Amino acid sequence: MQLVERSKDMDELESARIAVLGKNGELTALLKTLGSMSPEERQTQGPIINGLRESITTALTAKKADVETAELNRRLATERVDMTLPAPDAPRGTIHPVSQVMDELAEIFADMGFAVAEGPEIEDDWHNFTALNIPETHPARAMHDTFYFPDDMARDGQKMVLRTHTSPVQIRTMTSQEPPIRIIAPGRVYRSDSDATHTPMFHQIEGLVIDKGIHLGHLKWTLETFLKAYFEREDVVLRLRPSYFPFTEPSVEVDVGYSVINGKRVIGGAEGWMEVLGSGMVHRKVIAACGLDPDVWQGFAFGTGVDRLAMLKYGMDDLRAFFDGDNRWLQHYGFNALDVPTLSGGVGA
Ligand code: 2NL
Repeated sequence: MQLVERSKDMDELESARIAVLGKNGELTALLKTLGSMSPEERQTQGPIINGLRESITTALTAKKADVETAELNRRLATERVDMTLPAPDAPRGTIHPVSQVMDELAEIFADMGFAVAEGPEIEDDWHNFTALNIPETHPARAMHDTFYFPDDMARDGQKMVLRTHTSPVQIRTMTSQEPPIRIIAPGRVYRSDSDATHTPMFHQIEGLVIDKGIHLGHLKWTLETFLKAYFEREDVVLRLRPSYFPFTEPSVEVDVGYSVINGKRVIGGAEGWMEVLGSGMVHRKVIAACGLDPDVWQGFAFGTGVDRLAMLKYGMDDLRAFFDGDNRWLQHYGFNALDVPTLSGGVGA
């Protein structure tokens, strides 16, 4: 009992417990003597020895609580948390270049009065193809380009597809909103294609303006203003070439000039040309398919790859790395989440 009372910490208390109640403990020895006693002796000694065990156990429990409280009080009195120490650095993710570029584009076009429109990635044949004047026989409908859903997923007799461009978003806007319309439609699109420069999923941004008296001059100004703001250079030179898209007439392909500086191509100047956009005046048939009178409403549209725009501005050379999710690539090419993607140059008032 004295051993228990004298214990100052957990170790001493445990030694005391072993000395009394352990395999070779004093009380254990006493308990063992009960076996060799006569029944009369056991009747008198039994309760005494058992009572002793109970009071020692009670004392041990009480002392244990005392020691624990004393140890906690000592730690509380001596240990200090230094609140002025810097917090440990937590791993920090980055904004993917595709997200960054989409934010930049939304910012630029917002300055020019364009709203951002969104739509489903699973589309019906009408919104993805028919309304856009893409006939049944058009190569874009061939199986090797489009991911088709099984026939039993057809809705209202319409075959469903993974959208091959964001144009259906614009079709949905034209059928649900009154002109004038000024929108951009950024998002994921899907084509059954895969090599160093093509991934089955990629990102597109399209723009659409529908109003009265819209002509090619509006298209040219909009694209020039956009590309100068995006590349943050005043010396961006555009070259417009006649082209063909089923949904625009006339159709225009847009190249930007580049210069070669230290062996690298840099946007600006006109040493060489790089194709960056497809565009044109919205085809009369497309305007009519959306329930608008093409004699009243005209417009222009354009489309380009967000991934490609990111590569041109930020200097990546392999598209596949965009979707590998390699953290080293993201740490290198990604953007700080706390940076707001405004452009130093801006579009101007
Ligand atoms: C390209 C070319 C283009 C459009 C997209 C469009 C949308 C509607 C009506 C008419 Cl609703 N046109 N979009 C027009 C011309 C070109 O994209 O090379 N994209 C990657």
